Amino acid sequence: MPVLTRRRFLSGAVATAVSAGALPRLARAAAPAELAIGTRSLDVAGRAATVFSITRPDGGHGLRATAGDPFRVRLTNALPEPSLVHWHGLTPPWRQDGVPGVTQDPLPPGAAFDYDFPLDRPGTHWMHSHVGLQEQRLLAAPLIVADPAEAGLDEQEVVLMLHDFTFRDPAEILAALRGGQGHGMAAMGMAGMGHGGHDMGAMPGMSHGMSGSMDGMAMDLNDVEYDAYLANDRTLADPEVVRVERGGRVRLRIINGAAATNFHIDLGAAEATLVAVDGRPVAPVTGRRFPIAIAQRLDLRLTVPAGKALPVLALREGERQRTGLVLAAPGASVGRIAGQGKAKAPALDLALEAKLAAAQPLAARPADRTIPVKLGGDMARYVWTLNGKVHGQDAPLMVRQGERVAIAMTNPSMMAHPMHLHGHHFQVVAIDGKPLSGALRDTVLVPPGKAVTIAFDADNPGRWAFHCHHLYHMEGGMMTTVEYEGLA
Ligand SMILES: [Cu+2]
Repeated sequence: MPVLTRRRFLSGAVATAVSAGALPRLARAAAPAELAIGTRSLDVAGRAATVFSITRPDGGHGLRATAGDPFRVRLTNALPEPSLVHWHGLTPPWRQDGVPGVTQDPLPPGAAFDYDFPLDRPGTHWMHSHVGLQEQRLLAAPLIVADPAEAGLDEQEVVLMLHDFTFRDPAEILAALRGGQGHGMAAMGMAGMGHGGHDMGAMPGMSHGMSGSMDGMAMDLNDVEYDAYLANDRTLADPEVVRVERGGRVRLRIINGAAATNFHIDLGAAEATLVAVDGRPVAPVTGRRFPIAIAQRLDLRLTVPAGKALPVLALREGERQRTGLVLAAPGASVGRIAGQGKAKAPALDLALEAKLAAAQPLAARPADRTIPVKLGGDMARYVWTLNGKVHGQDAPLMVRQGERVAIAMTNPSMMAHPMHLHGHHFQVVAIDGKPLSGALRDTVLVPPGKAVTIAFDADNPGRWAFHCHHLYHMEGGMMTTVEYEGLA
């Protein structure tokens, strides 16, 4: 990536100037951006809720930065409990990655930490707590890294962040899952669903967590029922209406910040062009529906026709519930949108993933090391494993700096797992054994029965979390680390 190299070189040049003269040092000593972990109030279906927030001094939620600038942030924990933030999609030095037990201790109440590292690339990213179950209480916010080369584009940026919301204590949800509540069906599925039986709706006690089958593989889609699905903190009962400017050109930056819910983005009859996934550019793909697994991002370009309102909906996988916002051209009238669709949305699959091609693929090179990783689970006890081990009993996946590393994932479990590698962007290089020059990204969904191989260049030494981004799977053990040999 020549641009990167040049930027790195330039920042090196600035650093040299800093030691030589006073003026650049002053410029570089500008105050860091400030972010505070605190709380915010929501109104969900007429009921008040207090959730976590990551706010700027101006009260805004989240952060917008520019590629080429340093990421200089002072993070303060204003909560009465320990907390910390992970910069999902950025590739910081590992000690600034924000994962307790792997890279950084949580900040005690009142404490602050200064982050400072180069922002090499633009992208739609996000930030969230990696501490316990705080993410379920919406300790997450957008983190947009703008591309200075796109500053003059005639398009309006709209950020859409999705959440699954519950009034329950997340610890109770996890305890219920561990107690087997809602998983009788899953156990049944294991025994009886291998032969295309996917209409389980009539069976007693099966109203939740629709099972289905994909390629004859038993599967379980949702194991947590939520009180609401939020788009920028609102439901379709009172959605955000974004007034688009004349011309109607919009760049949608969609972030799936849900703890345990995959969605399909549905544009109705309108078409959009997908230009990036997880902040990294792809060869453009035009469509009306786009899957977005937990923790993934989609950048869509579209034009809102003059006088029209265009709902951007997020459909909960396997169910009728949905959320979203409305893009409204000048003069458009906005009608009511039901919070439930007429039909259940299908399970996410890899049809789009198989079509994606990185705009800036990894250099052609065979893998120096291929690490097999089996995604496993014991649904009844709600224990989730990588290569048969829960985090804590796992052996790190060892790599050496400079290597091309492939991770070959197989998923014999009954649930899909959105697998996330910290500190790197990987390329999807094979699906079910079929090679491809797929998307560069940081989170890929591995549905039940599927095999996905990713590859990355080991260019960011450290100890990095590698885990399922379904919060309750991760808490259930589905995490390990990628570790560089010879790390101090
Ligand atoms: Cu998972």
